[in-house]
Amino acid sequence: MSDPKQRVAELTALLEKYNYEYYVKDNPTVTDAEYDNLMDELIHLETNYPELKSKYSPTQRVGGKILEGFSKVKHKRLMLSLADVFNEEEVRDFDRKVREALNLDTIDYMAEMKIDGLAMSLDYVDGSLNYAATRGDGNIGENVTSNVITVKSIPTHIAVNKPFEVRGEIFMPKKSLEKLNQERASKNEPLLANARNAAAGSIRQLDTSVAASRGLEGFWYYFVNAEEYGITRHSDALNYIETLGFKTNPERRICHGIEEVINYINEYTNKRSSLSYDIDGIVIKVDEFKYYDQLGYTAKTPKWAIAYKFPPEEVITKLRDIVYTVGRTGKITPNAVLDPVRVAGSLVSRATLHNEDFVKEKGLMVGDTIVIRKAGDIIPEVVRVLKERRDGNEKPYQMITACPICGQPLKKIEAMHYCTNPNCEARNIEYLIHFASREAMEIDGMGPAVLEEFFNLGLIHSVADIYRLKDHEQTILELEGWSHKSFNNLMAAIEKSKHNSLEKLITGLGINEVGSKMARTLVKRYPDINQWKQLELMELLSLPDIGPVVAESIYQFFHDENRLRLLDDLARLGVNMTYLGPKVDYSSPFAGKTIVLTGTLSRYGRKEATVLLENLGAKVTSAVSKSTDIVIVGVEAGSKLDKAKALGIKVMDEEEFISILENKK
Ligand code: 3BD
Repeated sequence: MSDPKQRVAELTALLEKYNYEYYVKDNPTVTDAEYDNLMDELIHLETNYPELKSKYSPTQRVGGKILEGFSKVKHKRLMLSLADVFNEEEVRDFDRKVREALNLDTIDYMAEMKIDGLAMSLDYVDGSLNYAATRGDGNIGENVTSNVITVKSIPTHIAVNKPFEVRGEIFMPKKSLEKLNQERASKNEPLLANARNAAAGSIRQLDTSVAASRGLEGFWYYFVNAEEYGITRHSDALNYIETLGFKTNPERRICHGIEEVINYINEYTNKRSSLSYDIDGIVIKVDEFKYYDQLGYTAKTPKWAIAYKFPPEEVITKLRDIVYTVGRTGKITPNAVLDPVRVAGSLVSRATLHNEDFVKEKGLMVGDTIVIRKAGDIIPEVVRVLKERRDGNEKPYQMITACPICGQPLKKIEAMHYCTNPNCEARNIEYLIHFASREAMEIDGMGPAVLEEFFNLGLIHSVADIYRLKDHEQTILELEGWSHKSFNNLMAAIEKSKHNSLEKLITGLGINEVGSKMARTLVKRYPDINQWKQLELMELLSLPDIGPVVAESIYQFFHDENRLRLLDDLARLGVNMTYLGPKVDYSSPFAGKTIVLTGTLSRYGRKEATVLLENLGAKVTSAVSKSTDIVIVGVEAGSKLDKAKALGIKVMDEEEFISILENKK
């Protein structure tokens, strides 16, 4: 038998070579079975001789570790940002400034895909991966090595010994993102809005198996130490790191002068959708390093590179029909039924039309050819009608006057139409789903499918019936997919929900205009449901954050006989009707302050920090505006931080935030 140490080295070298052939070159030379056999042999040896297992063994690249958190990494050189431009004219301005500063007639640029992913630095010492770190604020990032090495195209060992750092982008290919979002949709989980969020979310998971399962990839677009290696051009630097085993983007092109850059942009504006990964623009870099110092830098960006950002992708399709959905509050929403088309990475066949006024403003007719796009790259929206494509067969739009589900007349309140029938079936089922949802009463195992089935069987009519389900044990056990165990689990979840703090119930009641956030704020002021029943309209109107529509809606709700009867029912069934959370500390330094959280906080999650701040009397909002008092920044803070600085708003880092919190304790 061969020496185990030698065999481990052999196996490691072979598996790394096969990884490279498979994941970088896309050209495997062994079968999966042969690869698996070698991997099994290595796992076996490492189990018997743990001292032979190295940090970056091929066996460590499949996930399976649970991390406690991510440590900080100070980048050896700042990770810069890129200045954005949005049209051809601005691209030409960039070129003009570059040429003027250098006193040249024409110049070579490198044009590259702007990958929609997460910027990453890979640092190597003595030819071995030292760390993989996120960009963070450009100065300090997070060490995410254990997750990054699950991307198997990334070399853990390279054939150089000098200091070596490359930077690039970890991303999720379109196929992987689609698959992930399908899985999330089937579990009723919120979808990931874009490839960037998906990559960032995967890399920040503490269970490395999650990152390993997400089908991530990497492209490397910057060699930090190029000049120390005698390289004089960015294009040569990329060719060089490619020879060392790094995956570089094959669409890159040297452009001689700005016209070729413009052509490249136009070419890829069209080719964009046929790529297997999402790009959100084109990066343009001066190719020769010798000009970099001469062109210089602004505070955060080099003057020798820019990012051209694509306008949101617009697609033409047909408006086949307008159908209506009825929400839990009875709100009627018109929806466009479209000929299915691909937009920004997914197949779209519906788009919201918001309300009657929206449809009229756009001048939509059923049968129209229309332009759609994705707002924020996730929610499909109708941009405009192509009136010139009408052929006379289009049907004028007419808002419905009766509820599509129960046939009762609709009532218009401001821009929206509502079904007035409190017993409308659509409303009931939506209402039940909302009541049991995570945001509201959080009854695990009581999702839309289960509720629909119970509703259709007549086991549940109103939310109070949820608390009477235990009387239907026999019926439920006879249904497909139910066992004693699953029934008991559901009963336990229902029982647990009885002990929720009042804000969850208030959210679940589905009072028009009162969401979970408003509920949280209000229960602190009115911690007992009996106080809500006695609220006068004038008092509600005098509260901060409450407009006349919300005030009226709350008042109406607690003066509706049916609603009051439901509340009595729920109370009799044992549902808690009081606020159980901590008292608000109105003497804290955050009391009365409007605060925005941005970036990744490492100690507390966003939700947790929000709750802590609210308990100290603060109001936490999402957008920075003139009325913001403090912006608390974690790592990877983006435009909100910029805006806070521009508006002269107090910026507080996580350390200061934590020290104030701890002082309070
Ligand atoms: C890409 C900076 C320079 C090395 C600075 C010129 C801003 C994200 O494909 N080149 C690319 C891409 C990004 C780049 C540079 N080349 N910087 C580049 C980049 N082909 N996406 N970025 N980054 C990387 C960033 N990330 C988060 C927050 C703020 N800025």
